[in-house]
Formats: sequence, C-alpha cells, structure tokens
Amino acid sequence: VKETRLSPQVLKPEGPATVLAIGTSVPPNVFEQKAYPDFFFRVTNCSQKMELKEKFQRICEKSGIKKRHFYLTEEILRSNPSVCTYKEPSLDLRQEIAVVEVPKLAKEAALNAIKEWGQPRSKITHIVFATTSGVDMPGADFRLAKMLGLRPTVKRVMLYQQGCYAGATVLRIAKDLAENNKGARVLVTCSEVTAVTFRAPSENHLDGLVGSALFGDGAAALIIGSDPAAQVERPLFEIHWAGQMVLPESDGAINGHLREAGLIFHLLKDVPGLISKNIDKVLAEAMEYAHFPSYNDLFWAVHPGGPAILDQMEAKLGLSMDKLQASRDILASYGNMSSASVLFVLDRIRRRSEEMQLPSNGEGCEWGFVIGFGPGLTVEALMLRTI
Ligand code: WCA
Repeated sequence: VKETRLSPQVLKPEGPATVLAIGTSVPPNVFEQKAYPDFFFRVTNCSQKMELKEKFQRICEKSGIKKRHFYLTEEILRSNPSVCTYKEPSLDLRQEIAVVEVPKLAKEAALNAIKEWGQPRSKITHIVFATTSGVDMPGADFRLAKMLGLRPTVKRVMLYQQGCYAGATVLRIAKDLAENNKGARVLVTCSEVTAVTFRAPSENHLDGLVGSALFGDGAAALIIGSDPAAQVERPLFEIHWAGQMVLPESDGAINGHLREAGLIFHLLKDVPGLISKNIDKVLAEAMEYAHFPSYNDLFWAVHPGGPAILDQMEAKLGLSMDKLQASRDILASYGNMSSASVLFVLDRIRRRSEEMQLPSNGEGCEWGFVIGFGPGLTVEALMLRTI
C-alpha cells in the first residue's frame, strides 16, 4: 500500500505567528534638521527664494525631527544636478540609485535581525519585501535573497509602491504565511531611500515642502515564525489580529505618482485630522478581540508620519503622554522613513522596555497595536501580544 504523505505546506503550525527578531539600518550620511533649510535651498540653487525658505524653516522647526540619514550626500547631489531641480527628467538616475541602494540597506537590517535570531540563514523559507523607492525586475527581494545567499527555493513576495502603510502590510502577509506553513521562517523587510523623492522646493507644490522636511532613509527587517523552537528561538511578540481600512471621504489625501521627474508626493493638510477622526473605527474589531482593554493599557507602535498625526491621534484616543514616545523618538532621530518607520518604532518599544526594566516587551503592557497609514488613505493595523 502506497503511503500518502502530507507536504509541509499542508501541515499547519499550532500557535500564532511570532516576531523572533528585529534589525534596522540607516545610511551613514546624517543631516541635522537645524542646518537642513540652508543646505536644502543652497544645493537646489533656491537660496534667493526667501519667503519659501522661511516657510520651510517653520515646517522644519515644527517637524519634531533632530536629524535624518540619507544615502544622498552633497557630493552626489552636486554631480547629479537634474535631481536638484523641481521637475527635470531624472527618473533613470533615481532608479539607478534605488535599484542598488534599497536592497543594500535591507541587507544590513536583515543581517542584524538574523544575528539576533541566531539561526542559520538556510532556515529562511519566505521573504516579504516592501519599498516605495523605485521599481525593478527581478525585484529588490531577488537581489536581497542573492546577497544573503538564501536558498533558491525561498518563496518571495515583492510589494512596490504601497507607501507608508506597507510596514504593517508586510507583517499581515508574514502572519498568514507563518500560520499556514509549518516550519515557515519569514524574513520581512522594508527599505526606503529618498533619492526617488528629493527635489527642489516650489511655490506651486507646498505639500512637497512638507515631504522635504520630513522624509528620511532607513530599512528594517524582522524574522516571523510560528511555534518557536524551545530554548533556541526567543519570541518577542505574538501577532493576533490584522486589519486594513480605507478611510471614508479621504480620496486624494495622500498620493504618489512615479513620473519622469521621480516620485511626486501629494499630502493634503487634513491628513492628521482624517486619521484621528477615524482611528477608533479601524481598531474597534481588535479591541473586541482583546476584550476591550483601555487604550492606555496598550502599547502603541504608530507610524511617525508627522508630529501633527501623533498629536491628534493622542488627543482623540485620550492617550497618556508617554504612549507615543517611541514614535516620537524615531521621528526625532530618523524622520519619516515611510514603510520602515513603524518597524523601527516596534524595535524602539522593546528596547525601551528593556532599558526601563519593564515587565514586558510592550512597555509593561500585554497587548498593543502596530499602526501604519498611507495612500488611500489606507490604515493598516495589527494587534500584538507580548510574551
Ligand atoms: C502644509 C501642509 C500640507 C502643513 N501642505 N502646507 C517617506 C520617505 C519616502 O522615501 C517616501 C515617502 C515617505 C513618507 C510618506 C508619508 O508618511 S505621508 C506623510 C504623512 N504626513 C503628513 O501628512 C504630515 C502631517 N503634518 C504634520 O505633521 C505637521 O502639520 C507639520 C510638521 C507639516 C507642520 O506642523 P504644524 O501642523 O504643527 O504647524 P503649522 O503651523 O500648522 O504648519 C506649518 C506650515 O506648514 C504652515 O504654513 P505657514 O506658512 O502658515 O507657516 C502650514 O500651512 C504648512 N503645511 N501641512 C502644504 N499638507
């Protein structure tokens, strides 16, 4: 009698997906936010636009940012003048940078995550990679797998052009993969370089000024898997719920269009208002799942899109001052790194918990949220439980 064997894909793990490690990376070049308006207007040959520069200075002062890391240096910008104009064709140049630098930055973050995980790379079964910085075939996921020397059978998912909410999307996909394939170990990564969005300021694109004041480069990587090996793997969080919502009456609030001049972003002024007005609706199902804890009994890993978003969400949910501290810390040290940001915040939360010797990785709380938002307006959220 021929024995029928189930393939590993059919066998399902017993437990929920867990976060087994987190790693981050940023390029070495740093710009202090205080000095940035002078640099930005000088390098884009716009120093004579005094009024616009003063407005940019005001935005930088209110940004909550101290420094940002960039692949782009003054030297690179000087030798690529088309990137320093407002809208000259420059996509080829931007693509050449992003196609190389996005997977390179992701590799550094992945190596840090793998080091913490402590397991051989050959155990990685899947990759989920998101970036809004450039597009290519085969994609950044392919380059990353080659650079890390992963097995050719590694199963890849590449997400291009999702925007800032993708930091949560990659976790939702990894959760489904980890919970439906026994033994799956998913390398999740988000990597962004602003070489695609950098451009000169313009009076006709004032929301572009906001992007120029906020966006920065960075990559984060996590290892996700179910049924952690006892005494070998050390899970940080369990992932219990994942949801996504397009906010009502928010069409056009955040858009990005890839053009000959690079990626052009548009942000309406009421983005913070739209998010705070609807955030409780996005979270309602998860709150029920965790038996309605008070918002202040949770930890909060919120995408630091800008200080106004954090301030208005804090007010709407009645969060105490320290609840969004990790988001504010990441914004201050790195700016808005799009999809990678919220993963930096999760890393900051568990490190803060350690530093403050709190009884859980979630700043002492049992449950918490990871929240990303971006084009749509799309809000993507996960509910995590600390171990
Ligand atoms: C404005 C606007 C506006 C205020 N349009 N003028 C990252 C990396 C990548 O490579 C690619 C993508 C990304 C990231 C994408 C995303 O995350 S989407 C970004 C989501 N973030 C936002 O939508 C920003 C939210 N806004 C804020 O956090 C704050 O409003 C801001 C830091 C921009 C200003 O601070 P504020 O609101 O406390 O202060 P003000 O006095 O209300 O605004 C300062 C100035 O900025 C005002 O101009 P002025 O002349 O009266 O000083 C505002 O009119 C102007 N401003 N938002 C155009 N969307």
